[in-house]
Amino acid sequence: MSTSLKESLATKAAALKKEIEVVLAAHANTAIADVTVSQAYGGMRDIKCMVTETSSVDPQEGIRYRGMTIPELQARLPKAPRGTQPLPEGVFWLLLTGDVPSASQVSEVTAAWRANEALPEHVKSTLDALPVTAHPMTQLSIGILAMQTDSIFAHRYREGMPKSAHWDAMYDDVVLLIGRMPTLAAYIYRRSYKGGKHIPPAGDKTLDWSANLAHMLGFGGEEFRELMRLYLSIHADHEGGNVSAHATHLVGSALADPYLSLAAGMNGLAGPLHGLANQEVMRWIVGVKQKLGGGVPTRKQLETFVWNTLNSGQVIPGYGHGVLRVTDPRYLAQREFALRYLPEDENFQIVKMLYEIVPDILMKQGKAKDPWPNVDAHSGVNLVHYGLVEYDFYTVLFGVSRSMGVLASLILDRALGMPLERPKSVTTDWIKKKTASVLAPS
Ligand code: CMX
Repeated sequence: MSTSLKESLATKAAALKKEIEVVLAAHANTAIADVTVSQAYGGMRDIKCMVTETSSVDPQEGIRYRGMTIPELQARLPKAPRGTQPLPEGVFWLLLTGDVPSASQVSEVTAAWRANEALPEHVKSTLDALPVTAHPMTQLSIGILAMQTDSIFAHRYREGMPKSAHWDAMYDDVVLLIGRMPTLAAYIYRRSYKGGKHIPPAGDKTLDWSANLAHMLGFGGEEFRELMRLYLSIHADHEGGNVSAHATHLVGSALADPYLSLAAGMNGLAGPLHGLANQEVMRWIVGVKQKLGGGVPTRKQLETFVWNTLNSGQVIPGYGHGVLRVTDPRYLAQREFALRYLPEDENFQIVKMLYEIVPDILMKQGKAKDPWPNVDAHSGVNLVHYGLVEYDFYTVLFGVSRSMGVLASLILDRALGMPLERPKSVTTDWIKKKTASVLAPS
């Protein structure tokens, strides 16, 4: 286990817990938000009613992990030798503690995760009982639940562990679980698309988490490894209210162990309005090309296709966001990668053209509050370029990355003693009575 990360976390969490006690003592009844009727009916959008320490999203600026933008992460976090992208192991350290780790601390995390990477035989046979056509996200969720038999948290809870030990058991579980996520993902990929010809983890145990995933998927080359490091770093966290983070947190608040909690989060990630959008983007682009006879369509053809999609009542996948009101910096990071490594790629030409035309069209249509591309608009084309063409698998990669953010938050939840989550719901009748005396604006 990575002891120095655990020790650092223990110190930081104890200090934060004290800070929270001080804030609560002074301001327990101070209001920080009002709730409108449209928010109650409208997906609770923008209501400030939960606390997540690992990251935050500003509508005009995008994601910051512990205050750091993506370019800052790329500049400051440790990298692989000759690499330019941050190592996700460092992202995890940062999310958990708020500190930028040293290269040797990151190696310690790599070693801890890689030491736990072996997939239990019963997890493999559980997956093998499913048809190979089962959606990869269904397999991911089932695979995570099958691993729950090893939950240290569940075991220690049954043995009567005190509340003060919850975070410790949660931490140990998470090291095991994150260590296995790439092996599980690769197992799903190889059984679904490569005839079950599995590739064991790299013998070199110093090889980083992302490079080892690339290896087990069956992709060589330093560029693809760098793509994995970028991909797994930027999808890790997006504050607490998004579906995967919120679902993991909510289920965990009942003291469900990390396997049960993460599976819930992954089931949410598998929705087309959330993580599944990355496969939908590629399906949509392939659909455009097929319909128009292949190659890069003209601007006019693409505009017509976008309008046809909207007019048939569908959304343009990869565009819009619940919080963001600018181009997603995660999109820009992937675009930068494409400009450097695959500038002539045909699909990238289409993605670039979509960036030029879709925002104007969405603004003309006047429905979407955010007409700009999100993270999912760019991830597929980069993967296809290197031969990872099975787009139904893309959300699994998102899930491997997202496990870091949501599980870091889950450890913190337990370290801070966060309670059972139980907001109050109301009925339409209650809302009608509550608002009866308020005049509607003329
Ligand atoms: N194409 C067409 N219409 C869109 C749209 C898009 N890309 N984005 C939003 N709209 C529509 C909504 O469907 C909604 O229409 P109705 O009033 O008819 O229901 C209207 O615009 C207002 O929606 P909004 O408030 O701007 O957006 P929401 O916060 O409700 O939803 C999101 C956000 C991401 C679900 C939405 O923009 C969308 O469906 N985008 C396409 C799917 C996608 O890319 N999802 C991935 C998001 C990132 C992630 O989680 O991975």
